[in-house]
Amino acid sequence: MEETNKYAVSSGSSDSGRMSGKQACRAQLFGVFLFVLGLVGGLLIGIYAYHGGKDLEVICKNLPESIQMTPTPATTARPNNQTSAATPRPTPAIGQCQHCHRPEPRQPWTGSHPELFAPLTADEMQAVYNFLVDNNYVHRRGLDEMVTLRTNYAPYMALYARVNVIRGDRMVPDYMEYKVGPLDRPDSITALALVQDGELTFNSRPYDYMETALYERIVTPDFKILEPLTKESFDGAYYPRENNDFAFWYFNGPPGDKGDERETRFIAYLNPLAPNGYDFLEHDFLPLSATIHCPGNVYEDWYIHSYYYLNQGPFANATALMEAYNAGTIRKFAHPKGYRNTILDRHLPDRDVDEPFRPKSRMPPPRAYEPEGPRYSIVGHTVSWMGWEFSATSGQLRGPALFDIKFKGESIAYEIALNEIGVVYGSGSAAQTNIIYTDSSYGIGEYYGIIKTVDCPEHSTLLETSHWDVYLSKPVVHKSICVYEADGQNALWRHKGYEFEGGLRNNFLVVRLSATIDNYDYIIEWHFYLDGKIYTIVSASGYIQGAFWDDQNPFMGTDKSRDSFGYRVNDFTHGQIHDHMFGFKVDLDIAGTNNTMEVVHWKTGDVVTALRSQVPSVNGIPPYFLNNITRYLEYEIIEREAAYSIEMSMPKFWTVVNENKRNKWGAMRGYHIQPLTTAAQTLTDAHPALPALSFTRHHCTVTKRKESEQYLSSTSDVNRLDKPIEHLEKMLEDNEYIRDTDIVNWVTVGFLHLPTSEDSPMTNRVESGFMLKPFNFFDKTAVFDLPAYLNTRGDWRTERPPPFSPCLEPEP
Ligand SMILES: *[C@@H]1O[C@H](CO)[C@@H](O)[C@H](O)[C@H]1NC(C)=O
Ligand SMILES: *[C@@H]1O[C@H](CO)[C@@H](O)[C@H](O)[C@H]1NC(C)=O
Ligand SMILES: *[C@@H]1O[C@H](CO)[C@@H](O)[C@H](O)[C@H]1NC(C)=O
Ligand SMILES: *[C@@H]1O[C@H](CO)[C@@H](O)[C@H](O)[C@H]1NC(C)=O
Ligand SMILES: [Cu+2]
Repeated sequence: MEETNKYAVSSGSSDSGRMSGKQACRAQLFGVFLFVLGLVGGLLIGIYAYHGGKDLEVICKNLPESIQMTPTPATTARPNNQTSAATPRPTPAIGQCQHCHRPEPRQPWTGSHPELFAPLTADEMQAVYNFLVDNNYVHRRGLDEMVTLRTNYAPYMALYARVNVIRGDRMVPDYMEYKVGPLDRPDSITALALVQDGELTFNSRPYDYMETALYERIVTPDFKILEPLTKESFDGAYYPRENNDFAFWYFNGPPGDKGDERETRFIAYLNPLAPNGYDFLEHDFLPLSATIHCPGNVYEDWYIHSYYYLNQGPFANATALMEAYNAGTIRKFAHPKGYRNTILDRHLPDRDVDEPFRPKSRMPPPRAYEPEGPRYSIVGHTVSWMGWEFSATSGQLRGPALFDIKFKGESIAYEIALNEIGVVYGSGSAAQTNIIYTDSSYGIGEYYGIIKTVDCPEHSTLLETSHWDVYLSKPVVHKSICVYEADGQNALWRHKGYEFEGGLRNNFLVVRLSATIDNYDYIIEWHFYLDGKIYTIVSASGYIQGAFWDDQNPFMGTDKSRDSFGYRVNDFTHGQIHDHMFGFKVDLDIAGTNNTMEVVHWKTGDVVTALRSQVPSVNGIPPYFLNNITRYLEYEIIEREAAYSIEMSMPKFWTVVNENKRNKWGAMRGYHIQPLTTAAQTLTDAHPALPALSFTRHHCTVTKRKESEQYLSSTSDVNRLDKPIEHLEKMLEDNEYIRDTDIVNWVTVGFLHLPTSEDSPMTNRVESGFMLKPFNFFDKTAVFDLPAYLNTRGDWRTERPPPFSPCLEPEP
């Protein structure tokens, strides 16, 4: 593929940016934004607590003066009778306590060129779809049309208008990827095939609803056969769909070790919302599973085999299982009568009404607000705050992304984006053993939108994302990105000495997206610091994918609360172990695109060796060294593509520097990539998930930037473990020279998830991430252009952060 200037703004040629222009609807979309959420909050915490949060207007008018006068917690009492010299704040006049002034931080994009990195708009997606239909790449599908795999359809449209098409009407069906554009000139849209016909086998395509809707047809008659078993075992539950007693989980990947096979293991679970609704509660899987043989698209030939009941099997078909059950040749299980009425209570994440409230838990907690409105501004999806500027966006498959990140006008990074999430389970439960997921296959960026009052503070601004819904054949737009300035409520720096004291409150800008991938919720966020640091933080919440807890499990040891794969976490739930590995593309452009990877080794050794690492001719220890052993540094410029892992006992500072740009002290300007992770890939190379998940092998891999190397995996690689086409280690094969060129670091962080009883019913935020920290990038600590706090004995120098008057949070 043609390589292009990645910063190019011209439409139609840039693959790394979007090819699209913006259409008129953009302004209208902005009109739809509403960002003030939730409740009217309190005033200052102290005021709220003092008055118990009653009528706010009245409280404002009757405030004791002492409370009105102390709006900032920054003043400190000092020993030695040094006054803290707090600058008197403007005292709000009686009755002045009004809603905070909140100028709108957002403006529509009005640039003469398209906003390069914004998500596709609904209109753009529709235009792509229309183009694909008009040119016979896909078939238009009416909602009333039967589900069939014998048409061509596009399950995804990703950022960059990369479109995947499942081609079910071909003699040999396959799976294609196209680049479609330019979107700003609907008359001249073209589609460029990114793979050869047939290169991606039909059987390696990701799962989607078009397929699982067909599964239903062959599962239904089998569950009619199994009805006596299901009724007896599962508290009277039976299935056909009208009753909705069961739901089925069809996604236990992979569907085979080879790309030309397709077998789908599925499990039944109870649907406590029947008959009125349905939601994912894979938490409570039943000990009844089987495999659907489902290659190709002649689904009349598909069949179900390998039934298991309480891990007993395989039975060739439902009849064989039913016969064994009736003959009493297999062990049976039965839920207690009435069990199904307890499921919602167990798993719906609502307050336990039997438990008393904790003291004061019904009082509103502290709140943050903006006394004079947001300190950031947003044009389209381009955010500016305190010297930072970047685009906050998302794509359908890979999810959250930042582009074109600048600080004080200098480039820091072209792209920091989630690229893939790999999850591998260890389980002893039929149909769940050896599960391997790559979450891009399920569309990380198919958000459901934010949860008001939970995901983000009320003073956030929300931006839209979009994705293509294959089943409905239409674009879906949600407010999924929240942007706000956080009060870290701690010090970014502080020093308190004899003659002076000072510090800077740690405010940072947050960009957050929360993705639901069936049972799990992933929260991806960035924190931009005043001193040039960027934190990338990932966390997981939601429902674990549990297994059935079988208390007669023959593979359980003497402790009957656990087995080789995890603990019992509820009456019938086993929490099986797995990991969550998040792979990010980190394309730093430190003061320009040509950068160099330098690893600084933090070492311990004898003094002569330490000195010789710089001056090889040294042959003795200078007399002023007390010991023969010392800490020292070794600097290693990385000439060729390479991969690194964290070794606690051999610390390394992974830095990206610009060899041509030096700071005032002569050091190469750079940034340090510091993982904040506790996990590493523990699977050995013998595991079939590697190399498809080769990005999980290392915490950091540096490659030359290429248009053709954008992804850590293909969305179908997990279904083609024997021959992944797009994995990280493939990028290393050419061993390219990478010094003083445009490089990308692929950073993988994550956690090992060992579910315990506290994961039932809900996993609470587990976190990992990495930090990008200036590394000789500035001449000094990059915060001394900001108003901060300083006191000196005798007041020869005092500084104060901006004063403010209290006000009420804006109305929702
Ligand atoms: C503390 O300083 C204040 C003002 O400078 C002065 O009025 C007061 O007498 C001092 N108190 C003591 C205990 O030195
Ligand atoms: C079910 O499996 C059994 C055992 O393999 C076999 O004998 C029987 O013919 C199968 N029944 C059907 C309906 O396929
Ligand atoms: C310092 O340590 C090195 C390595 O152990 C050793 O070879 C050398 O003799 C030591 N020198 C002195 C002066 O002890
Ligand atoms: C960056 O390096 C490449 C060689 O890797 C060179 O061709 C190009 O001119 C350099 N660009 C700049 C801006 O220095
Ligand atoms: Cu987990």
